[in-house]
Amino acid sequence: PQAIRREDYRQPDWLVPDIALDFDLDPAATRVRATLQVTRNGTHDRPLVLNGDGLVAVSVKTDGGDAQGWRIEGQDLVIPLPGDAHVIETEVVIAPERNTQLQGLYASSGMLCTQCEAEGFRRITFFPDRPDVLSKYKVRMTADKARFPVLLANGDPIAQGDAEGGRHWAEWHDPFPKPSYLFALVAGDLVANTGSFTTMSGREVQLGIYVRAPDLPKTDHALHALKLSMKWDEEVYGREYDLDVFNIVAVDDFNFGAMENKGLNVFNSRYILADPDTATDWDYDAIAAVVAHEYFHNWSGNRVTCRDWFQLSLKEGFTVFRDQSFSADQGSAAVKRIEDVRNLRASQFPEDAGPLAHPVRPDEYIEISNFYTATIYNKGAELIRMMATILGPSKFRAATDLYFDRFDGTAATCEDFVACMEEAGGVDLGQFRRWYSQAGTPRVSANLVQDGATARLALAQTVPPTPGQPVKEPMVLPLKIRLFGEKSGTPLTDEQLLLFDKPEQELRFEALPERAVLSINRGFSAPVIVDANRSAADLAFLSAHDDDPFARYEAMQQLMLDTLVAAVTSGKGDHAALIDAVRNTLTDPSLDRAFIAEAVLLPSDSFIGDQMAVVDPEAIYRAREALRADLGKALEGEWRAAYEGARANRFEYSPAANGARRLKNVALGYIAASGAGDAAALAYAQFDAADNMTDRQGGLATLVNGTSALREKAIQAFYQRYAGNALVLDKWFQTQAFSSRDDTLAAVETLAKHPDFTLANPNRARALIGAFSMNQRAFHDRSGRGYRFVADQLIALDRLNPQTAAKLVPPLGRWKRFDADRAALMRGELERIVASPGLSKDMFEQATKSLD
Ligand code: BAL
Ligand code: ZN
Repeated sequence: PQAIRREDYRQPDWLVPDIALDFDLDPAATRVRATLQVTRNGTHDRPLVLNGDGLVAVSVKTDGGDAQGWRIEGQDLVIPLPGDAHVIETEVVIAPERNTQLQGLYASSGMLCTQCEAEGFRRITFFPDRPDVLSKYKVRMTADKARFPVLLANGDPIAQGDAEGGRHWAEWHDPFPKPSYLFALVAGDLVANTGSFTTMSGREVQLGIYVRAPDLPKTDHALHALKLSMKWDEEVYGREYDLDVFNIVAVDDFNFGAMENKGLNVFNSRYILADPDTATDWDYDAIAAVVAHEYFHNWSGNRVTCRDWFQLSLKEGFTVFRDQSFSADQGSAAVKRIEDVRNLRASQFPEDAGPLAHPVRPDEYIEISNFYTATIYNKGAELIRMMATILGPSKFRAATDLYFDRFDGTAATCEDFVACMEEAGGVDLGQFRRWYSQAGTPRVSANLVQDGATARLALAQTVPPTPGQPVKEPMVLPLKIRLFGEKSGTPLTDEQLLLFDKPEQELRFEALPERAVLSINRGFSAPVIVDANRSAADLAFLSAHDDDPFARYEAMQQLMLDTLVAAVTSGKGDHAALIDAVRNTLTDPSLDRAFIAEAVLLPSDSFIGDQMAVVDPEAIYRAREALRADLGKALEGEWRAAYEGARANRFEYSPAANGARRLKNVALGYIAASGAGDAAALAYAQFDAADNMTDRQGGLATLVNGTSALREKAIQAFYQRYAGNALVLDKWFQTQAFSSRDDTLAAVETLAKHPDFTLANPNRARALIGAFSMNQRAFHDRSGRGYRFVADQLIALDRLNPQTAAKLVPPLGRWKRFDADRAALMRGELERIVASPGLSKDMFEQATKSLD
């Protein structure tokens, strides 16, 4: 397969200002007639090239007559055209029910739906399938009325009526020009939870969340989140919704989390459906965040779209930043920041340190689906956050206003966005642009040396080599810094924002009345790794006294990491300082429970591994378990008090109640780690009596990690209670795949043969295979069986759904981080994947790059 390069970008040869689509819908054979108004773009004599993927042209016409001289090149339809404007008509027949890739038009649980981003539209009809060709769409759908009573597409509904043979039809027009990746239609037997929203200029918008009838009671939370999002975008960004209707459809089989199609968002049902019995607090929060994310795309993505796929972070990084800010405004901003940073460290830092590292604005790709990554999304969001920090709130808002005004209705670039930030912010972001072009996580060393009343902070930065980028230039790192007095426990300086842009730099602090302790990268102001020379005592001090909640959390995390890394290296740990620090946090009445729950949670096995030169999964597991047991025993009274204090009588979804449940479940884990004789009974009682999924799954997870006889009972009871509920069974598979027990590998191999396991559903595949490959200890079993199991599954999944399969390759690509024996076994599986017959280009790209 050929790489596509950013520097090869050329304007489209032909534009398509208008398109009319006529669908005769049928799962086995859907007839698609497309009428394209095409205009020559500039002066050239190149033919019209319409992309296709697996399409066979039934007929091709130009200006009403049979087209002359058209041909198929590769998969594309090529039509030589004499004039500057023509009408092209094509007809194809596609089979949605045989579409297991879930790209294009496909069937899911009896409905027909589409997913076009990035290049699925070419699986529906011949079209210049690139984001810089914007068209006004008219869509007509005809389908069997009994099977598909609801017919939806982008834009506003225009007309509908009955047709012969029990069929009916509907027409939708979208007045806003859009790229083909935002096209959508849905046909199904659906019901809607409806509402309305009055925009800031007084227009009423009809809202609908479409689901299958039994799921209707689970849609209130999503509808509420949608209204909150619409209001928030008006208040915070001045962005108003622009159509008369906004619809969302929940679909069971979906590669992404959701999709921002204009006026018709299509969602993975896991990000819509919620009720207390089936959804955790995490699910509720994620639903609100994803609803907001897709809604915010209406401006950051749809009204202003991307010129080409190298600019993907233009819409995704910005929109993630917007959804993160929205969620921060709904509850605890500090806890949200902690969650986002934990996620960045778990998903993006390893990507940036491995064979698939790429810049936020990549230079080349083989398959664009592989670039929907944590780097594009989450690191991309950090770039926007840094610019917002540098500009300050009012200039940042002026800059986003300028961006939306200037580029409304066009396909823009990351450079366009940064130029608006510069212009409205009155700042020079020349060097900052390296964040878009250089991959790799910058490392900062910070060394504070104090002599009497004077201290010097010596800073140095490096950016590690990444594939194709052996040498890096210094970046602009916005570092928030403050000093605290060790004795007084109070700030000695104001917080300062340092734009650290050289390889090395020194800061001086004068007139310090006492020994200072350094708080740096407060709020995680720059997405970097900081190595600061701070003792366990300094970290414990900051964990109790820093006035920035993120920095407080961070100090505790660093203390935990230092303690664990020392234990892994030496085989025995000194846990005393950490136990004191955890006790202080756990019993601090000024802290809210959600924050405490985050602060006392140990870093994951994988994050500990990320700190080591060579990852030793067993040693890490043992050190972490030993520390958990010590913390559990030493603070057993405190854990029990926290557990009891956080019990509630009745389920409520609110920041305070969620925080209580979060702390309760963390405390339960520590009580179990203490070895207390009643821990399993406590977990089972919680599991059994729970009136909400957070508590039930929390109880189950604790039991699943243990050896009690109640374990099997809980696994069975959970399965029986939720049989037939796919989203909850995903949790059942996932909880077992995450288990820290010795026999998890064997259990997962058995679960893959369970009648409810299927690779055809992406959520299910991710719940077992994806979760297992994140379980560092089980996946990296010395025998290599974990690697073989995952490779077998991925080879099978690739035949059905290459996009989802390829996303699961990265854990196998981390072989350089492990000992020679494991590395050889992992490479062996990657080589087996590469050699498997009929490999998709998605898998080819991920697996071959992972071998480098
Ligand atoms: N655009 C793909 C799904 C999302 O990021 O919203
Ligand atoms: Zn997005």
